Amino acid sequence: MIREKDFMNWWREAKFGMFIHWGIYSALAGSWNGKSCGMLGAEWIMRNFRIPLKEYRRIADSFNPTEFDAEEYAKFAADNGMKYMVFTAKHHDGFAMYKSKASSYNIVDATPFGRDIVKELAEACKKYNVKFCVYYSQYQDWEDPNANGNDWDYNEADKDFKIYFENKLIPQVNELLTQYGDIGLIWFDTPYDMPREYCEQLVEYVKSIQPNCIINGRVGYYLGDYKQMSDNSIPVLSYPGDWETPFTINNTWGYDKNDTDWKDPKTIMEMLVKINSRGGNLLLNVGPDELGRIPERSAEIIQVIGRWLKINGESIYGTTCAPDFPYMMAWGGFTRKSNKLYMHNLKWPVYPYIRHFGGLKTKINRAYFLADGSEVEFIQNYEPARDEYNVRVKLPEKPLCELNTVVVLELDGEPEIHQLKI
Ligand code: H79
Repeated sequence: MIREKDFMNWWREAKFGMFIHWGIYSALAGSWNGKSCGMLGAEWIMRNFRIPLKEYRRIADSFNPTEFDAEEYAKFAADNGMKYMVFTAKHHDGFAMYKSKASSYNIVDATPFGRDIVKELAEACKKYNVKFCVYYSQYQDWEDPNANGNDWDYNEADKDFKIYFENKLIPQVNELLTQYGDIGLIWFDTPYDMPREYCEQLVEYVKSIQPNCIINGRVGYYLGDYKQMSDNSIPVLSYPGDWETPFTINNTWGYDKNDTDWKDPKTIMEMLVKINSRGGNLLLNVGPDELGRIPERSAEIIQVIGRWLKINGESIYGTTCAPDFPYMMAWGGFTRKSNKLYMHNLKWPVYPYIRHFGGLKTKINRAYFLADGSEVEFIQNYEPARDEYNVRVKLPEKPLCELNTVVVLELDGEPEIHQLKI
């Protein structure tokens, strides 16, 4: 299959990425004056509580994340099979986590820490062979008097978006694309009602500096290079085009000390399989704390996935959209690479340990466990009276891997599915 936009091939192969939400909001850890922002998202705290800029910027005065270690982040991504890293260079609060001449509201000029986080991460990612990418909030900027979002410090009627566009947005995007080498992807967010001509200019500008830098879907008006699904949302159907879903590992993006509602590794595994099987990438978030530490529980959860990927990565990386089968598969589902189907068994059958599924017309030449290559018995048949294609796979009593045991089905050709006729 020939696909357009060759520059996206690394991202198509990657399938699993690491999102990092980290900014001065992380220091508030989801609470303001003793009040928790609940499920609203700790990175939104300034707007959630309508914190005046004058007070909010004081966080920067003492922001000193001495535990931050870019190499640790990059190594963590690499060790756990996350092939790209998207870092919040600037979130909606408008605070740049890198040296910026366009605005002194940045980590180097406005904090005692004084180090350029983007620079350190870009270098560390290069060393560990993780594609470095940046998130940049292009429309909302609660620090800038002319951008969208801050209606408590500034009067909406006095705003002139063009001033912000020319004096902060474009210069800061320029800085990101010229100061840190190749940027794999630039991740825009919340375009809301940003006028189309500005979105077009922004896309042209990015491509004029780094033609191979991928632009995500939230630049608006389908001008990006791939479709950005809604946050924390898995589409019901498969899509053969390029798409990605960003997911939180608890309920917040930025660090919130009260949010301990972690998704367990099985749930994350299910998300990864479903998203990959429907043709997409999973961008899984971590929210480091005030000192720059990745919360222990989120690290543990990702490490479980990472260990599984070391053995079973073939069933994830480089897979393309699997066909839609006629029936739901409560036990897991399939990913696909050319003529191979990878059967993901997240739930194990009970006695007599037979996994049945319907709809596959293509002949299976061979079935084996991905983990150790050992053969798996199966029966494939067609029942004319019921017009049904059935496959029965004979599994052993115990799974090879509790989290997800993968059986590879080598097919005689491209998978062909017999859909239901009513
Ligand atoms: O960066 C993360 C979020 O902060 C950002 N996108 C991800 C990747 C995001 N911005 N907006 N939204 C997600 C959806 C916004 C929902 C809202 Fe609300 C409902 C905005 C106002 C009401 C959630 C609840 C945020 C504040 C209150």
